[in-house]
Amino acid sequence: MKPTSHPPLLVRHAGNPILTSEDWPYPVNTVFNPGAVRLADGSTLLLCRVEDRRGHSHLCAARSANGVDDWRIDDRPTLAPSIDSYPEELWGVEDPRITWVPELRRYVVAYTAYSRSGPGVSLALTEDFRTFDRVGSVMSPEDKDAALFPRRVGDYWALLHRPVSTIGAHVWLSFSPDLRHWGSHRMVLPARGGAWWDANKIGLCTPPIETDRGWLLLYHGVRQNAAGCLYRLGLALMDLETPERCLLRGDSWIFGPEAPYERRGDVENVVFPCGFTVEPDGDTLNVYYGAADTSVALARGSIGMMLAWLDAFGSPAGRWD
Ligand code: BMA
Repeated sequence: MKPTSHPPLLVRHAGNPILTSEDWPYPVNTVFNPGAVRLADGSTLLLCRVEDRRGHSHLCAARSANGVDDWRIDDRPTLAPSIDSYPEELWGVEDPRITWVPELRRYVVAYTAYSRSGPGVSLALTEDFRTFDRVGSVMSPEDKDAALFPRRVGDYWALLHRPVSTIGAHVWLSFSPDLRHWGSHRMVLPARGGAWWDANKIGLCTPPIETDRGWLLLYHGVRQNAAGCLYRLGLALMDLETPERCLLRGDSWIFGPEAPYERRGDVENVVFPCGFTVEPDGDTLNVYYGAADTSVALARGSIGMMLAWLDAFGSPAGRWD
């Protein structure tokens, strides 16, 4: 029997929530689920999902020197739906995951485009988060929670995403020569079943985090119960050269809704990270997450401690049932 007690792997910032609708320079309903990057000058940019008072979402950039406070927020939507050219964005754009891609010298933003057929995955490229070149829709509905790996696997770009079928929602990996045409799809991390905290429906949180041991994946599990849904976070480690191979997966969740701003809001009991940054020490991880679909919060952890936790409490593929 594995020991189960462990110090928390993610610790909430005392100033949480760090961004709310009250900080916004124009009227909005809620701000949540931000993508995150550390810019070349060391400052932090969050690309927040902003829900307007129609219920439609757009993305808006907030910049801060220390990644915690004193945010400068764009005074209008930074990436708004462009329905004439991209009709799949009809009901909004949501939940961005940002990857800096050295080969392209640009950021690739993977986001949910909400169309009449449901949510699908779209990509856009940017250098400065002021102008964007859209690739457009790359995964048809229903599919979301996508992020690009920062470099090719062999000759191909690789995208994690989460298609939904009537019998489950699992994490898949797909490959592309040009970011536009995707194939060689394979399921890489299944939702578990039955009573598990991550039964039936899981999805990627932040883009994959590169470590010398492999790609660390932070993913959410959705537990349905009589009161509704509980969104909690777990860890998996994928092989560095063949990221379709899961090396280890944690049995327990590592973070779940506990603070009042995570428990209460437009959607109760949700913690939903879409972005991370790493401090210059190469180990301290800042995880930016949406709390209860209402505000933006920050939790900190150590990549080294997460890997040690997976060694102690993780299971290899084949032992997940
Ligand atoms: C998911 C996404 C997220 C949201 C979560 C909880 O399906 O829509 O944007 O935070 O549900 O409502």
